[in-house]
Amino acid sequence: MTSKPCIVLGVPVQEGAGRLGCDMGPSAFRTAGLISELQNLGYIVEDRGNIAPRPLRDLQHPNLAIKALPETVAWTEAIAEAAYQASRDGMPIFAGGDHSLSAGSMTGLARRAAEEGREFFVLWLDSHPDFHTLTTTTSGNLHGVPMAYATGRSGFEGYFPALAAPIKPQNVCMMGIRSVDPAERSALQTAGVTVHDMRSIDENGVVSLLDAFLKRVAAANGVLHVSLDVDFLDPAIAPGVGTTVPGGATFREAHLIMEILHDSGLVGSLDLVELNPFLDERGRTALLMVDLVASLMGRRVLDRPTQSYRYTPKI
Ligand code: 4U7
Ligand code: MN
Ligand code: MN
Ligand code: MN
Repeated sequence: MTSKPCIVLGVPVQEGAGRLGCDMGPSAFRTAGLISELQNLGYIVEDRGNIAPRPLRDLQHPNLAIKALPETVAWTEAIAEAAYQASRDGMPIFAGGDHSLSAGSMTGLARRAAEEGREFFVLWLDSHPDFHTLTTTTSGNLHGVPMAYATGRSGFEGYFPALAAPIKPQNVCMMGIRSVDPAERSALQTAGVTVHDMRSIDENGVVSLLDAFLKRVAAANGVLHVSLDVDFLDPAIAPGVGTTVPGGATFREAHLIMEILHDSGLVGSLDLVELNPFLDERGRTALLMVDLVASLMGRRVLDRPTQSYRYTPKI
């Protein structure tokens, strides 16, 4: 996939989720063997330890439902800077932490891509689109807003850091979606984001859906960020998450996506988010997530010819 080193960044943010426990995620990923799995696949791994948030600022928003706005902003500032730096040195892997971390990871990575003149794409694997603005969220849990923020939807100005490079909604592909709030649903109707819900996966299979997206990434000589929320997976195989939604991706669907992503050679960075070790059963969700990382990074059962997604410059 990449001969660059893997840069592991622990992000023990939990204030974005509705319940406590995601702060233990980075430890659980390390305990489940994240670092050694990568090393066994032949990668140089640099574990940069855990990120800490910036100092808190007093911030108040008219939407009184919002929880932990100063904390989430402080985390976003720190994560965005760490993402920007790490993406110069290798392939950043963010071990969260709740999904609010992607507000920082995606924006820091998009800034780097823009500076390098590369088109930035995101594959969003989640049961939720996380497309609320600060105004539309009714739960007030800010792990439900990162994609709206990173794509430059309005209402974050003056609270979250200004965006160096908003992500084009057309460059975002969501898969596994099965829990969408009314405000997100109407926003997604016109946003330009590609949304594959579980029905679409049932009807088409993950291969053709992913293939179409990867061809677009390759055609643009793009760099792809993958954001993997534990609740993308079916809760029967991944119980260690606060927001379980039935009817999720199966073990093989998830692995197949990872295997195809590996073969594409297009992935430049990864978020592993929403693992709540307090809710897990004997580490099985953490172990499954690490197993999926191994597939993404090139573990395979047999050698086989692979579909190539190569950029062919127009002349
Ligand atoms: B996650 C929710 F209402 N939409 O806003 C909300 F359904 O990072 C869920 O994808 C958000 O787990 C889930 O609270 C955020 C809810
Ligand atoms: Mn999410
Ligand atoms: Mn989710
Ligand atoms: Mn969740």
